[in-house]
Amino acid sequence: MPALTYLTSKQKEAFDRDGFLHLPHFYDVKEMEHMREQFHDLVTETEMRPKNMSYSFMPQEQDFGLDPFNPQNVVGIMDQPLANDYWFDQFTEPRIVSVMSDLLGPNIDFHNGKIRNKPPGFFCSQGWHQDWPYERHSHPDLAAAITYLDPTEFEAGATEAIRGSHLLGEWKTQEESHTIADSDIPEKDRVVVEANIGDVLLIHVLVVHRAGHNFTRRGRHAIINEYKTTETIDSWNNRCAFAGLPLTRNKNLLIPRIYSKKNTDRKA
Ligand SMILES: O=C(O)CCC(=O)C(=O)O
Repeated sequence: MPALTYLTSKQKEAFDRDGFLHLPHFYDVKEMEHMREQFHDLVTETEMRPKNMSYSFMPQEQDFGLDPFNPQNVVGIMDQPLANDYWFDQFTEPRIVSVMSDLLGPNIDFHNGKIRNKPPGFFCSQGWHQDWPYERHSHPDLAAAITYLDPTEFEAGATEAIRGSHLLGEWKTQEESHTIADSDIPEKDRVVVEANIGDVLLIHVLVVHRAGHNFTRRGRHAIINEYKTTETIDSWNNRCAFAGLPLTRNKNLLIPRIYSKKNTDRKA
């Protein structure tokens, strides 16, 4: 196995076996304060953003109200890396990029970035799915990093994933959708990822997973950045911001603005 930059060999083995890896407290309290400030700005200052960024809003759920942190009920944003330098640094973050290189290989490119929120009363109609049919490539060598900005327990939109499901290739979906039938889900392998502020979930493109519903009055907010190996070729026609941006070559970080930061502080 090539030398790991950030993860321990146990963490890497767990990802290879399960298809996902939960890293609690990946970002510290100070980093999260700053991230939440920037995030609040992103969901409240929704005008005068680059045209290529797109926002979607959820109508207020009467019994649940609005979370003042996200008063417009922004449920999704595509291409947040275009918002400003903070958001560029956020997806080129040296520890995350190093983690991706540990998981996927020495040569990493960016794939895309989005915000996925679960406002109060959010109901997820998407169901169980793999990301793969939404973003096909020559090889399934992609993974997402989900960063949680709120405690996200079962009743509050926790992500759920099926252990080892990435090892079974592409799963059968229901007609004309990318949804996998509930009856095909092996209950014994189902994991509810109860995340906290600053946690990161790494998830392989073939893992069967779903976003939960939010039955609380607090919104749950997350950033989802995806990465790929250079060697896997896009056949989806990825037009997202910074798609294909080279981030590591032979495990070395490439972006000059993050070059001086350390990428070796293990959190294990
Ligand atoms: O938001 C989540 O909990 C999971 C996200 C998800 O299912 C996806 O983006 O494919």
